[in-house]
Amino acid sequence: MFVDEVDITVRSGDGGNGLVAFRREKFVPRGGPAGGDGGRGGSVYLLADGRMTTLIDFRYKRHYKAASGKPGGPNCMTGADSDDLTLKVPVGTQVYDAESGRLLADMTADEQQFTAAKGGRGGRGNARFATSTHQTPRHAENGEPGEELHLRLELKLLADVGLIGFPNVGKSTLIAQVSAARPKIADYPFTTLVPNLGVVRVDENRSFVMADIPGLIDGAHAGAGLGDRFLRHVERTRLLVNIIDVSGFTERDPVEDFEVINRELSLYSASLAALPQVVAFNKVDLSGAKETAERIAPQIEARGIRTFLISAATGEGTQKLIYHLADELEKLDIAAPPPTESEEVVRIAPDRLGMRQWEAKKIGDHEFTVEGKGLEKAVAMTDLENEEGVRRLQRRLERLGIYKALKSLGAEDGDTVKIGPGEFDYLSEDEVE
Ligand SMILES: Nc1nc2c(ncn2[C@@H]2O[C@H](COP(=O)(O)OP(=O)(O)OP(=O)(O)O)[C@@H](O)[C@H]2O)c(=O)[nH]1
Ligand SMILES: [Mg+2]
Repeated sequence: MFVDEVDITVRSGDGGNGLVAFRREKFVPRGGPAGGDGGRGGSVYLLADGRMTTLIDFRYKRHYKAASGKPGGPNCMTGADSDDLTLKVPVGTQVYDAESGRLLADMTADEQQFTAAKGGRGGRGNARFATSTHQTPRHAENGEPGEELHLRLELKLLADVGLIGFPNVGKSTLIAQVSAARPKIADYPFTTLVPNLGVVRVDENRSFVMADIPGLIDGAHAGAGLGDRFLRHVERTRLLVNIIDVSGFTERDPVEDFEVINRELSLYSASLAALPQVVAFNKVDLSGAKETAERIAPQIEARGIRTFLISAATGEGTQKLIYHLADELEKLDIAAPPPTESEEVVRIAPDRLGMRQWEAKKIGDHEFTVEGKGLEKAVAMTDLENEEGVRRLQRRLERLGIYKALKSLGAEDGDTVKIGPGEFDYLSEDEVE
């Protein structure tokens, strides 16, 4: 089975919590702070694998979670980091943020890696909060929460040349004739149900990748036949071969076929319709086919499209077509070289807002919220049961101007303020030391 579109959820591990502990020494009633830091939570990575051809593995398992870091230990022992989770995807996979629809990464090269969700850092143990003026801190930080992302993975095969045309015109026969690909070939429409790739070796120095996709029919854009969903697999090709059956057995007009296919391309996407195209009249080994092809070729050539007479079955004319395609690809290379690997590595970080971006709002009678990614994280990393930890958080809120903002919104002593997972009572500034 071929799967080229899946939605998955990935979640990185939380950092381990820091520990509050004190050194125990012989004859010393209470030593200095010695609570260790928590370990890092596991990250979730995507890794492009050239041997994979489908996203089928993701069909059955949609949630991926890396483990959380281990908590810090006594005697300043740092908790263990957790293992990362690496999900393999086929080369050609595009990674979208399912919510915003933004492209996060385009996995075009083998072994390309994308950090989908970064593991949370471990919380600091109390040993780290000791200062000359505060030698016995009794609070530690919770681990940083992991990130959760909803991703949409879309596979778009990477090929240089795409074969398009009605069902049964001989697309698979052609790719089998000129490459080592061995797709199913049969005398009925919709034999090909999934795209096939074949490497065409032109001569000693030249080769290119050809993609054979399921046939299109009139109305494919509206779902007729197998629809146009496989067209995405030729979207990234640089050249299309429109294969037209001129055997006379189709009971269709070959020129009409040419037009229908081009209309379906335009209805799918303007960029696909704009790709350079050549026409291959196929099955010229059958009687009368050559004459048909020669009769209609001028009409198509008049539109600036090169035409070829081939028999995919016997191989007649296919060499000439292949050389032409290789030459055209070379010309396109010079005009616009294919992107190099480094340029293809797109890494758009999901928004990681800093502490300074926040917004305070009045949401009801004596009720307020303060929203901001960094801030919410800081609250999550505070042990709210621990007075010292809470005080430290309060000082941070104050420095950020949050108390002032709440006051100007009309907050009074005792009002409720929600920040991320925490709920606090508002106290006017002067009461916060
Ligand atoms: N005589 C002759 N028959 C051909 C030629 N090319 C393909 N055929 C026959 O046409 C039929 C369809 O060929 P396929 O290669 O399966 O066609 P396709 O375009 O891949 O069809 P779908 O996968 O259904 O879209 C098969 O019976 C082939 O043997 C040719 O050049 N000459
Ligand atoms: Mg086929």
